Amino acid sequence: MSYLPTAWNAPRLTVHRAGRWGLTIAAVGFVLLIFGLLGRGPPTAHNFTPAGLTDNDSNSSLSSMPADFPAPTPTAACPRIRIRRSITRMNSTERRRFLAAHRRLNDPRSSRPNRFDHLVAHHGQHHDFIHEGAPIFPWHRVFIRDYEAALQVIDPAVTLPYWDWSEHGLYPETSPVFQGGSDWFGGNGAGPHHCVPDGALADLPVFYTEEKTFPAGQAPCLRRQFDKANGTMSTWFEDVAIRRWLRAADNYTEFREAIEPPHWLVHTSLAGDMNTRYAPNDALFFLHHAYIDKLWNDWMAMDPSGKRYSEYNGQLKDGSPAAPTDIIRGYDQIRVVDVIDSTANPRLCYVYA
Ligand SMILES: [Cu+2]
Repeated sequence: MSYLPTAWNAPRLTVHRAGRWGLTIAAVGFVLLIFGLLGRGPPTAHNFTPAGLTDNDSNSSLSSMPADFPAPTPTAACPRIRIRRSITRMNSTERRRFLAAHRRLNDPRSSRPNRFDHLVAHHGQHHDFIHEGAPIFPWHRVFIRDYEAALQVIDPAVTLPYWDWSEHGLYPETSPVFQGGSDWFGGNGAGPHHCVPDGALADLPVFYTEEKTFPAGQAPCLRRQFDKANGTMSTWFEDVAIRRWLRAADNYTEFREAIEPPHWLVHTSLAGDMNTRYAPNDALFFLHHAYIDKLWNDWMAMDPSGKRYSEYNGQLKDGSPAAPTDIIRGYDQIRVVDVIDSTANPRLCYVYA
């Protein structure tokens, strides 16, 4: 596919990211150490806890049950606000319904590239601009919303679930999402190409792939290659750590620098398609980024002044400054400032439970 000539050299990038990640974690740790040495907590605003989010139970999740979740108040832009829920708090029927919509969007009988493939290609095309810099959160927000909107054309009742992987952050391979059966996403890849062998995605060939070794005539599969030789994965992070970083981040750039590295860890240790520019081939990509997107909303809600709902700063990957009025690359008319509040733009209109 000459469309995207620049291959992502996954192993080299993994090392590169691991280095950046280590530096960032060290920096966060240093800041926390200084707070500890000075004998004071972070500034008061950081101690603000959104409803349903407690910090005294390290096993609790950032999410709450929809039954506990207040109905969102409509806004001028959003007469109806949809609720995205945690995949681990949905029942089998609800998961099956989401996966059925995904399977129809990416119907193996469709002529390729299909609508879903175009989404995958869109991420691949803009890959080098939308990571390792300020645009990562607004860009992926619009991208995964487009996927959700495509699912809702098929089944209006569906919303995009999020995958709070911090619930199983120490032993990621034990997350329920990796179960087989038609209501989960399947496990580690197997065989010479590390094809996902079970779950609701196993029989869905991908169209765009960086794996060049599929024999002629064989449709490429969805690949995963957990990064530990024994079929486990590198340790990710627990929710208690994620929340600590959210509280410590004083501005958008600090939030971005705290959350982008652990976000990469999910990509690099799941590996396979997830570690390429075609990561959206794996439906877990969208649930992973919905969780990252939720963290952005959670972080905004932590500051009672409301100023974070218009805050965007830092640098693009090339070092040039990022501004709230920047157009989101690949989406002609959308500015970053228009999508920071997920309930203030008719294109979005969602919250997270
Ligand atoms: Cu991405």
